[in-house]
Amino acid sequence: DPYAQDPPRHPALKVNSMKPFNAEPPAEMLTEAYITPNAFFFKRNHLPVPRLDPASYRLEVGGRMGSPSLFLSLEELKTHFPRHEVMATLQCAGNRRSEMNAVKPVKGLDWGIAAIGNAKWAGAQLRDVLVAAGYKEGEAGALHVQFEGLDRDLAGTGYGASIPYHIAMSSDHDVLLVYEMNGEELPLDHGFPLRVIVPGVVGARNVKWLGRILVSTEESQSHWQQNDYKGFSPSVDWDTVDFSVSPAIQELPVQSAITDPQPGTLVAGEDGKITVKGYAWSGGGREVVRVDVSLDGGSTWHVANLTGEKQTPGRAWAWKLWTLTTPLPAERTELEILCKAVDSSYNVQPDTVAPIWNLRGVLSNAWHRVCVSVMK
Ligand code: MTE
Ligand code: MO
Repeated sequence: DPYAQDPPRHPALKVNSMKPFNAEPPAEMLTEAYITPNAFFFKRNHLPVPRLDPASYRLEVGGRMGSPSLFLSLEELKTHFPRHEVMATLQCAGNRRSEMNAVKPVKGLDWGIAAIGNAKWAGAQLRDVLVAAGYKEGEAGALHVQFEGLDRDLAGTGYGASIPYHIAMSSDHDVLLVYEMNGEELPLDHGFPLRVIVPGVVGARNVKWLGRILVSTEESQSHWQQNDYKGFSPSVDWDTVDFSVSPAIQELPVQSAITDPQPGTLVAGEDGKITVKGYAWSGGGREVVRVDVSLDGGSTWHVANLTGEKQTPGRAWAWKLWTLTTPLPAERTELEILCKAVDSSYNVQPDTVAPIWNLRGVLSNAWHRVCVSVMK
């Protein structure tokens, strides 16, 4: 069993698949703290978790124009490069896929709303490591930075992805080679001993168990860069899909969801009031500037209170948690609670799923809807 070496996991996680391990926390846990505890942070593995010896581990950084590669030990990454910290939210492209699946079946893990989490990551800046390997900004032919994971399938194929070179080389994008998550050693499930964190960019490019970095003219040729993690029109099906026509997902669109109350529950209401909670985030460093909440299916709206750390404009990598406490609408026994977020580019979420449905069930960011009954 190639999964025999997988680490133990918290029993509260909701398991989507055991082998490979894919799980999300109960949604209400996400809004209990601004920083998602490591044990409850969603885990998305395509392959068995590799067991890597931190003492003999070496990161290979491909050399410039055929010059020899740089090999860096974990110790060198920690001591030869300044330690940077970044608070960043990581979201899987398949977060909220189950809502797409409910409209029309899609292929993929049936994620709820919790394939997302917020953590404080620490490590060396990718830019510093690339500079040490001889690269500079605006390098001719340098268009992409590829990351190869050390997790492999039985045929020996490893996980891989790439990001644009200019993002990797810009210190404003805060791309880190991470060895610490929330002040702890990077956990096995999250890429020990080293992963890349690309703030504002889809989870799939944040390669774990990082073995090799390559600068290239081409994007990564991996399955997950070329033939997966792309968006399509609702009209495209598995007979007609051509993966070469859509760009690989990088920055994610604006997102929000309701974590409390849970769908189908009975809401008591304290002093005739209801409290609704959730998260909101947008890709590309765009800050969430507002969250609107409706208790009546979208006829009237309330503005939620946002909480979260102050972030540099254009570098808002972390989510906002939000709360709304408001009087329960009189004479209603059923509530249809909705939320929608607005980011700093005034991007808004689409109101329904059907027009953004796609065969892989990615980029599911329609208004989140939760129906509850009111206790009388
Ligand atoms: N990196 C490797 N090496 N192998 C993987 O399976 N999964 C990717 C990404 N990096 C993956 C990987 C996907 S699709 C996501 S959403 C994130 O890791 C999940 O990161 P997490 O498990 O730390 O939450
Ligand atoms: Mo993902």
